[in-house]
Amino acid sequence: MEISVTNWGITKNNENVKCYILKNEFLEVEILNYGGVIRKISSPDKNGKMENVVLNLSNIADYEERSPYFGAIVGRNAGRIANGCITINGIKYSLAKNSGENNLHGGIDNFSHKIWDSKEIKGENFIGVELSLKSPHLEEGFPGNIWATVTYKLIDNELVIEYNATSDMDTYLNLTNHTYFNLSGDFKRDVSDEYLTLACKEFIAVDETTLPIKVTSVEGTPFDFQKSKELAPALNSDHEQIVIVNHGLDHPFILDETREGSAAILEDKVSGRKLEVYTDQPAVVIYSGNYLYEIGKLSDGSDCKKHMGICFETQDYPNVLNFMPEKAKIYNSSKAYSQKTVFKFTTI
Ligand code: FUC
Repeated sequence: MEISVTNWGITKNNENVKCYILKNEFLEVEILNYGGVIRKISSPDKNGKMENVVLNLSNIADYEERSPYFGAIVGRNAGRIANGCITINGIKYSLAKNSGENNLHGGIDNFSHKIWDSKEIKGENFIGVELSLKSPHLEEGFPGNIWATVTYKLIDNELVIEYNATSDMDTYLNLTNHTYFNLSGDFKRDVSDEYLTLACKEFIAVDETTLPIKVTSVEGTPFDFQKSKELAPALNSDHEQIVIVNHGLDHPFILDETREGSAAILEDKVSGRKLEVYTDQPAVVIYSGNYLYEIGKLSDGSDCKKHMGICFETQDYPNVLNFMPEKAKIYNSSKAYSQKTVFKFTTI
């Protein structure tokens, strides 16, 4: 196990960007202190060939200007909040509206754009990075001063992400990571021919602004990934819910609480790579990069295309305060926020 850190450029606000390189006998992972971005995960294919399995960009200016949350920590809230409005203890908070009338991924100056305080961490069986951030009261409209810590730990063939946050007043928090996976290795193909399994009997149908509108059974729909299924038929389906998000998946799935084992599995039969996702969160938003043709070139100079990556945004029920208020959790100085997600890499 070894950990090293390099200077990775300067942001437009003149802040130094660091890149932490975590390496053990299974994986090599790069983490930026900018947005807590997972910039690279190299994992072996079935022949032991190490290649990168996450979408990335080549320099910090590209991340600041045109990254669709590649690898980033998303907060204070992952996903959309209807009309940029939440009510807590009868007080209405108006949030930044950065996706039409809605708040998306915490607003304009959200966690994915911040330089986090960072330090190396080491234990008997892991190496990692601890990132921390203070977000002031009413930042992007959300109440409470927040002290957030995210740790990335490399433990054998697993990348473990732990999120913790405290607030000095009642507030809402919902953090995730927005890595786009592509198991072909070094972006050889889009993800259409990769296989997805989800421990989900229900997904949430969305409207034309991608706001959740209806908890829906996956039975008999392209959203049924209870058994491993190639992505192509779903991504190319003419199902109204596939078409409405620009042809693909951009939907919350409700994780089966009685599942044993992983929440999600992605497999690439060609390279033999397999990713398992474990989480303590109730939902996962699956986004298949339906607008990725808009972002320009990837780090290798190739044009990013539609469906080049797939995100597993493990998180709370989306828009929960407005859409499912009975399931909403409120955090404060005596109730801290925490979440844990694990990305595990093997071969088939
Ligand atoms: C995902 C999607 C959104 C958006 C963003 C970049 O989380 O849910 O629709 O396009 O990523």
